[in-house]
Amino acid sequence: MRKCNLAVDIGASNGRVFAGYVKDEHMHLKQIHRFDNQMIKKGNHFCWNIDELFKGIKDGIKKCNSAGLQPESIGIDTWAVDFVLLNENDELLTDAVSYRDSRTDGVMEEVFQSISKEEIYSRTGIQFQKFNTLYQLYSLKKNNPEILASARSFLMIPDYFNYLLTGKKVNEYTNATSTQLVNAHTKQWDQHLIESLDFNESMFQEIKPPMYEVGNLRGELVSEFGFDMKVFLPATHDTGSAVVSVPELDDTIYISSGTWSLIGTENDNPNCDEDALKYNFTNEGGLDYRFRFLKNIMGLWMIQEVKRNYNDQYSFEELMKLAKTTEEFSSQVNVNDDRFLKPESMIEEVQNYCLENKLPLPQTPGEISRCIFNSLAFSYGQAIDQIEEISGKTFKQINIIGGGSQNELINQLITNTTNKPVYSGPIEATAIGNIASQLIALGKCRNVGEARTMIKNSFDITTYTPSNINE
Ligand code: LFR
Repeated sequence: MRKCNLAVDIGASNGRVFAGYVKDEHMHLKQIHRFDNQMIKKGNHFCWNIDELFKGIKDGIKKCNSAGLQPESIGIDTWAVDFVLLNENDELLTDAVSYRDSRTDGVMEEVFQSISKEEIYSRTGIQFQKFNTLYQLYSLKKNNPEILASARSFLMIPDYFNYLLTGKKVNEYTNATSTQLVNAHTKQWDQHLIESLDFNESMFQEIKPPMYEVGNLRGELVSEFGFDMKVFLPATHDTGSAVVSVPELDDTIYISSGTWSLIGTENDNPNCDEDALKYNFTNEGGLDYRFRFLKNIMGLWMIQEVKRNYNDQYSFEELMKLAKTTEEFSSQVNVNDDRFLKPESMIEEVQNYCLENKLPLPQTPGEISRCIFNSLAFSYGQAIDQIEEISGKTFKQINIIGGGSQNELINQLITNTTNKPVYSGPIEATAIGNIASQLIALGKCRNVGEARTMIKNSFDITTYTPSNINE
């Protein structure tokens, strides 16, 4: 049986289990299982179906035997900011409410009445998004204070899965930073913030960095799977793992493209200055305590929703082709407007935006998609200008990673808009970065630099330079 390391990568629309192994100094990756993920309405809230997701993880692990694979370790990453709370018996006290739920509407402004925006930013360096964990906890405190009072453990989604696998509770560092409650300078929970907000300090667990060994599987799981393995922490925040796979970081702006587009650079130190705050850039924690200086852009969520609104009548590929063959369509929407976070209908929201702003109305699937792609590309261009202004530096190239890097139209629009070469790939950046952390933890790779070189030599990269879209 071939030894391998398993990466579980769960995004907003699906979860996948990958087996990775190194042969001839190249990393190989094989998808062994895929399962759906979608928000479900529980009572008044949109939640993640956490039990189904854990079942998906277990099904993936079980498939290893039939695939002739012997996993020696596993690492789990998901999107950020969401969490569950456990009581004194380690039972769930809360659902895993989704960050797209409306429970945080207006909460950020309320928080600023007791602690200023500037102070939060200078302590955490984290961008202001109404769905950050800080505001989710604040909303819970306001509406269900008894739940927060009886909480004994705060676990983010991957922390909870790690707990289910091993029985050990820790908060992983990269994901913890997305809460907006970790101090960017000490890299620990910010006690002052937590006290000022009157959150239950003892529920926060010890923060552990990527490459930390959480433990072995619980006994009953060893019996169920027929084998044991180690559970390691990758960057459990998917974007943290994805950025490990950017082949070349010098002079490069990366775009991690999936449900969200995360656009930025990697820095040695957090930048919590006024200009970074002005443009709402974030400093998310990364491997080796480096910082992802980036900005969230609404991303392919908009097109995923459009696809859903058309009852999945068109594939992503078809929507892209329709957009490409649509006569240049000039209407652009502000993709970063919160109205696109979870509208009833994305198609109607885009159309309403155009009507309100007296822009030509996109009507066909091709026009709607082209309007979204153009708007995304424009927003990337704007973010790049801001990064160059803040850093006082000109970046040579753009590297798009993740599933969205397969979208040729966006790649072409970006190189046309910015006049910089665009490199696309690796596609499975997150799973690759997740496996890289495990290889480093196991001593099979010396450090992140070595892992990055191996990744660069193992996966395909495509180059785009400015040219006419319809050529
Ligand atoms: C991407 C991502 C982003 C985070 C958003 C919400 O999947 O993790 O980095 O801002 O989801 O958690």
